[in-house]
Formats: sequence, structure tokens, C-alpha cells
Amino acid sequence: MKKHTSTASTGVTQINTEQLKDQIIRHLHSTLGTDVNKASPQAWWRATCAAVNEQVYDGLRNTQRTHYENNTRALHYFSLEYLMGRLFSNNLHNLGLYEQAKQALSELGLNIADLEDQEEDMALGNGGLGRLAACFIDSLATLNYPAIGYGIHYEHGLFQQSFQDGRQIERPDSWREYANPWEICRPESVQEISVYGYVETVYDLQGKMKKVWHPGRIIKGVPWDIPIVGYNGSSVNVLRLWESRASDFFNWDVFNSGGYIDASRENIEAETISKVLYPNDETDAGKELRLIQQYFFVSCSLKDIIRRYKRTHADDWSDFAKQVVIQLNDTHPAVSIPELMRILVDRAEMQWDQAWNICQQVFAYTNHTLLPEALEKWPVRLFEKVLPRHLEIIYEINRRFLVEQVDVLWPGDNEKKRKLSIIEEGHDAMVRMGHLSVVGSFRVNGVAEIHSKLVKSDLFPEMVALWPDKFTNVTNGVTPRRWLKACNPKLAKLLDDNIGSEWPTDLKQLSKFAAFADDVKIQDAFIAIKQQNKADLANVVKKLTHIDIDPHAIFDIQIKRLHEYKRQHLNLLHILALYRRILQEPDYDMVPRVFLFGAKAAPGYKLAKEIIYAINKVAEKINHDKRVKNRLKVVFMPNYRVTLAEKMIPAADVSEQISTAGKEASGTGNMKLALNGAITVGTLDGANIEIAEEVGDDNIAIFGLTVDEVKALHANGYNSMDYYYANPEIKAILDWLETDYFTPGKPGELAAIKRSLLEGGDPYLVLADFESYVKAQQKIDQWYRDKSLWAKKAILNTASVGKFTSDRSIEDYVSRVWHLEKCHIRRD
Ligand code: 4GP
Repeated sequence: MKKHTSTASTGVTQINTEQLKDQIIRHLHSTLGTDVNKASPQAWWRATCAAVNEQVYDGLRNTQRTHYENNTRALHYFSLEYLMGRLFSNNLHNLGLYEQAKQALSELGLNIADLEDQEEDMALGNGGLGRLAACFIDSLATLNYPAIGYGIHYEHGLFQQSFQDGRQIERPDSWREYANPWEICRPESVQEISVYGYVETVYDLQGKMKKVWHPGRIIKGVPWDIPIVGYNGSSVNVLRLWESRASDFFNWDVFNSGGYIDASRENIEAETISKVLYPNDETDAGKELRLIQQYFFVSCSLKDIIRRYKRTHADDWSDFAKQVVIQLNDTHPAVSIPELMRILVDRAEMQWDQAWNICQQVFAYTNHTLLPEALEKWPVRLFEKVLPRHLEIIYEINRRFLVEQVDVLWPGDNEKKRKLSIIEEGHDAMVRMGHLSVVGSFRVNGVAEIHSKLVKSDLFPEMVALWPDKFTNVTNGVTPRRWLKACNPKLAKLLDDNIGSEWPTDLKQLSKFAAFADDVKIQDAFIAIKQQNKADLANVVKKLTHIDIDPHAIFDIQIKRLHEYKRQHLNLLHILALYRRILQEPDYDMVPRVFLFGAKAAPGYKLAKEIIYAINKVAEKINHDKRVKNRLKVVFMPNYRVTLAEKMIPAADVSEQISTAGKEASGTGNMKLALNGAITVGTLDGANIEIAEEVGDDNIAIFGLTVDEVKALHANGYNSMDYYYANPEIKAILDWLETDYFTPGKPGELAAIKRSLLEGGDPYLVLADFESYVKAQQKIDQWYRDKSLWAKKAILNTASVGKFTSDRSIEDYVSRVWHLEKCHIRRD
């Protein structure tokens, strides 16, 4: 066999294939305690991870030392979710070691893809918000910005999904059951945090009043660090995740006094905090545990930040806001605002104004959704029980805000005060976390142009009147390293060969690819790659679902959380319309199409689960109906997650982005799919609008009501019944769902969708957009018939979406919000 001895072109330490092989074997022996003759794939994978970690830790050490020496200002990203996926191939790619590793493993008789499959997804997030956080920390490290991500070290990530007779079944996800090779426990940085108890007002000898919080429970936060390797860069930043444990001190007392059971209960209760990720997406969990989770991680993180700051500044707070900026990823970490106030006022004994001044220079807040049910509110009585001192502080923040800001701009206007108050009055008073976030931050941003506009006009118009400069936009982005280079290596190579290899860190370079849109050779190459990716996906589909799909059909893909506003049921209605046309017209002429879905529904979200069930039942019928003659196939992929996305996205011809206009804040799947040459069927919503601007109207199939039209329709009284009676196709399809055609012997099993669209009033205007959706789909069918035309459109999609790299999003945050300096890492 030919010896491959090339060295990595970039990365932290130069290393060649031979050295890598030696390292892997050394770790097989000394870290895993096994031998080449009997090592399992799992052991080989762990040994390879350990070898990779040698490079990672070099970079980590150098990065931390350089940041310390330069006393850098750093970003602290506070997020309850990080949807990381696997790290193995990502770390290899970012270190520039992927080809070496592939070669080294092959010389050892192993296939790198098999080892990749040994890794569980790190699914510590629900959907877009969590995946965005993962892309952002990749970009921050790649761009050499000092940054640290803070979150929770959940024992169980997002549930694993399977289907039983078409219905979603949830099982716990145990991503680190046998330990995770990428994380490092840091006992030296353990924190203790307090909850419950009561507040005492005391007076010192001078008669000065002080508030003393006597906590009811103390919980230990144990940090686990995951190194985040920048691409080609020398920076290795850290994602620090907190695990909850019972405080030793508390536990020991109880234990000593004979309370073994009580001590174990304390343990269990404490550990429950970081036990599970709430599976809700965009809805408020409404649980005491969720509030404690939020407080637990922000309190640990703030103490960690302050400990680091004090190392160089002792008790001098004057530079704190120069050194520290904290991004609140949605309102979930908003309790950090009163927590920092508590630390400054109660512990550091600072004057309120001075403390508030610091707070207002440190926090910035990103809003990710306008859905009313997702805007977090916590009952005042819950706050009082869990965080009594914080509630007092929130009252004081609110009092000052209403007197010093609201009443000055709108003197005597009680209606304004009621609307803007951080406390929503009522028989069950609530703390409005969105209001708190806006009041306590120096910047507020939405995640796409239209969304940021709506944040200002519909969500917080008065706050804009108070602080016009506070509001800004940062359109989301995705890392092209994971979402093109690593997941679509063939397309990545075609790009390298034709436009050079700078695009992974300078995505605007993709525009050079537009020059090849009419080049027949490139079109053929592009189509051949897509075809191969589709064949690969067909194999995955066969393995997971036993369904045969034809790689020559159009692969039409909708992958995202299951939610009414995302309208997977609109997609389903279109599938039913096609099926019905085929049955009515046996020679119905259409390009064969495979509709692929991937989506998890929150376990408590009934209609979402009914939609999954209906899609699965319709799929079963269509896939077995000979009359269809393979023109239609429907596949619901089980357990959709980052790793599955990496297989589906490179194989997509069509990208379904069909939310009701005004509801999808941005979307990021839309960006990944366009980047990989899929053509979007989409509404003018979220970042679809910006994608359309970039790719041009000819290369996207836009349909449906606009945001203004949606508002007007609602204002004038939308009646979905009008569409039901006016359009015979709609009527026939909805009535069909009520029969037992798809669920033999069980009529009405799929009726929930019809009910929600008719009796339920169709809140997301599915029926109003149906006709125009069908037309857009016909356009896709027409375009696809002309191979060269399709290839051109697909190439132009890839070539035109350079804007949507998360590197650009990060640079926007840096210039509009964070004001960081790049820090070039000195190697030892
Ligand atoms: C999501 C939004 O729904 C999606 O449009 C956006 O692209 C993403 O955040 C990142 O900004 N929101 C959530 C959530 O995932 O839990 O609110």
C-alpha cells in the first residue's frame, strides 16, 4: 500500500499520516487499554478522538494563554441550547486533518465513516435556536474572536424519535452514557448557587438598610468544557456546560444526622436540574424546574466570569463592562440581569445606579420568535418561591423604568405603563422576560431583516420610541464548514477545482461559481454529484425505513421541527392533491417526486403529533398503491437530527420553506439547502426574503400571502370555510382525511387536521395559501423537466448564498453589538 505522508496544510500542529497512525495506536494501548487485534470500532473511534485531542489541547492551551496575556475583551454566549451534532469529522476538518485521518485509518484497515457512526449526536437543543448557537461558536473560533459559550450539561439531550404504527414514540437520549471523549471536567472551577429561602431586611450600625437572602438550598455546578476548534485557525475556544449536583456541604450534614434517604433525595433533586433538555420548541415549559435550570446556569456562568475578571482586576469593577459582553440567546437566560444586579448591589455593595450602568453595558438580547406562546412569562409567585431576592430586584428595576423612562416620555399615561411594565398585572401576576431583556440590554436584535422590523413594529414599538438606537438586525447564518465542506465533499471539491479553496472562510467567493452556470461540463458535474448524493440518501432511506426511492425522482425535502406555523400539513395537502389527480387521471403527467420529511414534535403538542401520524399513514397508502406507478413516494425519516440533516441536505432538489408569512423569524435550514443547490419553494417569510434577493426571482419559487396580506386577511376576518367550499379540490382532500381510506377500518383517525383547518379556524392560513402553493409546485415540475435549466438554477443557488455564512453574522454582531478585537494566537 502506498504510504501517505503529507502533512496537514493548516491546523494547530503539523502532523503527518504516519504520526497520526502512531498516535492512534498509542492511545489504543495507553488510553483504551486494548490492542489492535481485539479493538472494537468504538475503541478505535475513542483512540482516534484521543489522538485528535492532542492537537486540540495544544490549541486550547495556546488560546487560553494568549487571551490571558492580552487581557482580551470576550463575548460570553448564554444559551440554554447547543445543538452540536457530532464533533469527530468537524474537528478533523477544522484542524485540516480529515484527509490524513482517513488515510491513516484506511492503512489501519478501518473506514473513517464507520468510526464517525460510533459517535452519538450531541443534541443539547431543540431546533433552530440551538443549532444557530453551534454555528456561532464555530465561527467565533474560526474568526479568532475571544468567546466562551455557556450552557447546561444535560444528561439527556433531545428525545430520540421512532414511529409505532405511524405514531411518534419518544425515548430518552443518552448521548454520554459511556462518557464523551470531547469533554473535560474542570473540578477546579466548580460553583455553588442558591435557590429558595427568604429575604431579610437588616440595618448596619450606621442605620443603612441591607437585604440578606437566606437561601433554602445550595446546588453545586460542575463545569464540563468542550473545546471548539476554529477552522484552519489557531483559536480553540471553549463551550462550558454546567452539570448540577447536590452541594457536598448540605448533603454531608443531612447524611451525618442519619438522614440517608433525605440525603439521597437531595442528591436526586439537585441532579434533576441538568437531567433533561425541555423538549418544547418555542413554547413556554411553565415549570418550576425550567426556571431553576435557567437560574442555575446563568448564576454559575456569571460567577465564573467574575472569578476570571477578579484574577486581573481584584475588586475594581471599573473595567468590567470593557472586558465582558454577554449575549442572551432569547429570553431563557434573562434572569442573569437581576442576578448580576444582586451580585453587584448585595455582594459587592455597589450603588444601584452604578450597578445598573454596568448591567446595561454588558447584556445584549436576541429575539428568535414572535409567537405569543413562546414569549416567556413567569408567575410572580413562582419567582417569589424560587428566587425571592431576584423578584425584589426586578420590582426595583421596573419601578425605576416606569418612573424614569415611561412616565417621562408619556407623563401620566397609565395605559402605557400597564403595557410596558415588566410585571403583567392580573389575578396571576407575571414577570415578562422579554420586557426585562429589552430594559436590561444595550442592544436587541432580530434574526432576519423582516423579523427585526416586526420586533420593532409589532412586539416592542414603545421600547423603540424610548430607545430607537437599541434595536438592530443580524440576519442568521450557517457554518459552511459543516454544512457544505464536510457534509457534501464532492460539491466542495468541484468548488475547490473551479473557484479555489478560499470559500470555506470567505463564502462570498462562491459568487465566482455563477460564471459556470451555463457551462455544460460544470452543469453535468453538478448534476452527477447531486445524483450520487441522492443515491447515497436512498440507501440511508432504505436502511432506516425499508422504503425504496428512485434517485431520479425529484427529492423534495422539508426538515425542521413540527409546528403548525411551519405548515407540514400544507405540504401534506399538496401530496394528497397530487395523489388524487393520479387516481382520477391514470396518466397524469408529472415528474416523479419523493417527498421526504424529518421532524420531531414536542411530546405534549397534540396536533403536531397528529400531523406526523397523518403523513405516515398517507405515505403507507401511497407507497403501496400500484396505480401511482412510482410517480409519488412519501418518506418520514425517523429521529431527525443534525447527523441526518447532513445526509439529507446534500441530496435535496427542492427545499420546502412554507411557513405563514410573519411567523418564521429567519430559518437556517433554508440557507443550508440553498447552499447545497436545492431550489426553495417558499413564502416571503424570515430569511427566505433575503435568499430570494440574493438568488433572484428566477431561481426560487415564491408563493403565498405576504406579511401585510396576512395581517389584512386576519383584520378583515378570515374564514377558512370560504376556501373549503370554493375549491373542490380542497374540499375533496379534507373530506378524504375523514374517511377510513388511509386508516382502514378506523374512520376519522386523521380528522384532526380537517378540524383544525375548519372548526379551528385555520390560524396559519393553510387553505388561503393552498392554491398558490400548488402553482409554485407546478413551476418546480416544469423547471425540472429541462435538465440544463434546472442545473443552472441549482448552481446559481449555491453561487448566490455567500451572504448566509455564520462568519458574516458574527462580523455583524461584532460591529453592531459586541465590539470585539480579533486575537491571534501565539503558539508555544
Ligand atoms: C428559531 C426560529 O423559529 C427560526 O426561525 C430561527 O432561524 C432560529 O430560531 C434561529 O434564530 N426559534 C427557536 C426557538 O428555535 O426555540 O424559539
